Amino acid sequence: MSVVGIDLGFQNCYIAVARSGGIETIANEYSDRCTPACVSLASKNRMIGNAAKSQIITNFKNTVHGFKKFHGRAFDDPFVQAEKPKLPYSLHKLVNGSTGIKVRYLDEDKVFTVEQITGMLLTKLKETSEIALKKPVVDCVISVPSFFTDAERRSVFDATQIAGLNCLRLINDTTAVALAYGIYKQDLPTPEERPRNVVFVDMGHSSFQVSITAFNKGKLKVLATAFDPYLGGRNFDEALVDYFCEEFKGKYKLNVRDNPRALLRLHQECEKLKKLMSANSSDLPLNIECFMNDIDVSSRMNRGQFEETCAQYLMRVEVPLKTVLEQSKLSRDDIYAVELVGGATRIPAIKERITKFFCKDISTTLNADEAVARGCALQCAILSPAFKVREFSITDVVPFPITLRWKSPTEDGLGECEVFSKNHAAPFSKVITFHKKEPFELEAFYSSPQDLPYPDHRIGCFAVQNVIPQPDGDSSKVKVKVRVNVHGIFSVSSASLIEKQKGEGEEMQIDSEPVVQNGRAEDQTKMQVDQDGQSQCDQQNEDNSSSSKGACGEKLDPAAGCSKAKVKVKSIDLPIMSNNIRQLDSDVLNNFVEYERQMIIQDKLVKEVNDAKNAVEEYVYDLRDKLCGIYENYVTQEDSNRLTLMLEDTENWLYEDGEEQPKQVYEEKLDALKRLGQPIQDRHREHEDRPRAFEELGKKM
Ligand code: ATP
Ligand code: K
Ligand code: MG
Repeated sequence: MSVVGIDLGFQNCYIAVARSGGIETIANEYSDRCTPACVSLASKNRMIGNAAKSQIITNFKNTVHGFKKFHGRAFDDPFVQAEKPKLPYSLHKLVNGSTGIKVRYLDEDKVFTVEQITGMLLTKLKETSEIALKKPVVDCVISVPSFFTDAERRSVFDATQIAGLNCLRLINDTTAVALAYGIYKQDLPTPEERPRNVVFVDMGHSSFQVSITAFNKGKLKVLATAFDPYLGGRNFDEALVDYFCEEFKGKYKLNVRDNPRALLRLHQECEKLKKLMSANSSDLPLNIECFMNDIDVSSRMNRGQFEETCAQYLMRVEVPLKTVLEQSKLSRDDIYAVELVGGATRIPAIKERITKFFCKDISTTLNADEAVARGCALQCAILSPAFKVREFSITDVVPFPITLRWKSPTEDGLGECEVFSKNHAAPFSKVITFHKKEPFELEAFYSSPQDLPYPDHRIGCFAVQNVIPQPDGDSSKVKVKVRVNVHGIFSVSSASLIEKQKGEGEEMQIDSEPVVQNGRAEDQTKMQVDQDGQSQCDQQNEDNSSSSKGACGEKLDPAAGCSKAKVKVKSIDLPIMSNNIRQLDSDVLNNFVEYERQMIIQDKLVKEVNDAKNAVEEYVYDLRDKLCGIYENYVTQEDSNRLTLMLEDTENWLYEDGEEQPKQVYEEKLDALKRLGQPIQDRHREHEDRPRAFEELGKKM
C-alpha cells in the first residue's frame, strides 16, 4: 500500500512519499521536486508538467495552466468570465453549464472538463510517485484550499478518480501544513495544559489562506480559518504586466495585449523580476529580445516601485489576518508562533505586513514549498494501516455555515435549521429527528452567501423517500444523518424511520451504526430537530472531536428520558434521492476514467516510438564518432566507407521519410546498423580485453 501526499497547487505541485527513512519529497524525471500544473495537448500525445510548461509559448492555444479555480464552477460564473479574456486557450460552455476547456488534440477539436485536465495532471503525479516508489500508487491524500466549497471539492475528488487514485482525504492546505509542523514536535503541551496556538499563513500563486491551530501532545485542532481566495502571486505578476504593457505602449508603440505570445513572455519575465526583487532592493533590469515586431524591449524596476505598483494587493494582506484572529477569539499574546509557507510569502512587503500585524517575528521553520505535500503524506501515513506513524489526531473546521431547509408536498411552510456553524469541527456527523407522515425534501445550502467566494450557495437537494405515518395515523419519527465527511464534503448520508412497537411511554433507542471510513470510526453527534407543524427547530449537540478512534459505539438518544419505561423500536432504512449535487454522473465519470486510460496508452505508444527513433539517432552519432576514433584500426577502409555512407543515409532518412514511422521500422533500422557495427565493436573489445587477460594470467603465474 502506497503512502503518497500531493500538493495540488494552482501553479506548482509537489509530491511527498513515505519510505523507510520517513517522509520525503520526490523529484520528477527532470530532477525537479516541483511539477508545474500544466497540460499541453498535441497531435499525437499529451505533455504534462515540465514538458508542458515548455510549450506555454510555442503551443499556447493548447497548453492549459491556471485551471484549478475552474473546479466546480459554471461557465457563466463571474470569476470564469473574468478569467476568460486573459487566457491563451479557449473556454467553452458545456451542456450542463460547467466550464469546458477547448483544445486541439489528436488533430481534432476537443473539449475537456476541468476534472479531466486535473485528472491528466494527477496521472503524471501518480506516475512520478510510482517511479520513485517502484510500485503502483493508488492511495493518496491531496490538498485543497480551505475555502473550497462542496462543488469544488466534489469536482477535485472526481478528478482523482479519473486518474485512478484512491483519495483517502482531501485535506485543507493549511491543515496539512499544521500536521507537518506538529507531528514531530516533542515539546507540545499535554492535553491538560493550555494548547500551543500557531498561525499558519500560506500565500501561493492564486490564493491567500490563514489558519490558527491549537496543538497539544498527539493532536491538533484548527480553531479558525480565513482567506482571500483571489489574492496570490499571480496578482503581483499581473500588476507588473499591466505596468510594462502601459510603458511599452508609449515607449515602443507596442500593443502587447494584442499578441498572446508576447504577453505570455512578458508574464514569465515579470514573474522572474518579481522573484528577483524579493532578494534585491536595487534597480533591476527587464530585457526581452525580439519581443514583438523584431523590437527588443528593456526597462527597470526596484522594490519600492514594485510595492507602489502592487499597493492595492498589499493592502488586502491584513484582512484575513484580522478575521482569523477575531474568529479564534484569541489575542495576539496567545499566539506562540506565526509560520509562513507558499511562494508568495517570500515577498518582503508581505512578510512585513504579517510581522507587523501579529507584533511577532515570523518563523519559517517549515519548507515553504514542500510543507503542504509533506503534511499530505503524513496524513496518508496515519490513514494507512500498512504504515507505522505516531498517533496524531486532526480536527479541522467547516469553512462556511451550512443550513438545511425542508418542505413537504402537502404541509405548508418551510422549516430551516443551521446544521453546521462556521468553524464547526469537521469531519462530523449529526442525527436530526423529524416527525413526518410523508416523504420530504431537504435542501442544503451555505447560509452566509456574502462570505462565500462562490456565486451559488446551493449544495444540493436530498429527498427522504418512503416515509409513511404510524399505524395509528401519527407522524413517524424519521432520523436523518447529515455529515461533513473527511474530504469536507456535505451529504445527507442516511435516513431511517423509527417504527413504534407495542407499549406505552417514551421510547428509547440505540443509535444507528457509526460511520466507518477507511477502517476508522467517525464520530457522530446527535441533533434533535423536531417539527411540530410549526417548523420549530431544536437541536442538541454533543461536541465531539473528530478523531478519537473507534470511540463511538452505541449511543443513547439524548432526547429520550432514561427514567421512562423502555420500549423496543424497529428502525427501517429509507432511501435518499440526491439531486442537484454538483458532481459528475457515474456513467460520465466512467467514460472519463476509460478515456484517461486510452490517453495513457496512447502517450505510452508515442513514447515507445520516440525512444526507438532516438535509439537509431544515438547509434548513428555514436558509431560515426567511433569509426574515425577508437574503431579506426578494427575496420577495413572499404567497410568503413560503406558504413559511413549508410550512417549518413540513415541520418537523412530520420529527417525525411523516417520522421514518422512505426516503432518496428526504427527497430529494424537499428538492427541493420548493428549487424555491421557490432563485429567492429566486438573486435575492438576483444583487443582491449586481451592484454588485460594476459595481465590477469601473469598475476596468477
Ligand atoms: P496555490 O496555493 O494558490 O494553489 P501554488 O501552491 O501553486 O498556488 P506556490 O507554489 O506556493 O503556489 O507559490 C507560487 C507563487 O509564489 C508564484 O506566484 C511565484 O511567483 C511566487 N514566488 C515564488 N518564489 C518567490 C519569491 N522568491 N519572491 C516572490 N514570489 C515568489
Ligand atoms: K504548491
Ligand atoms: Mg499552494
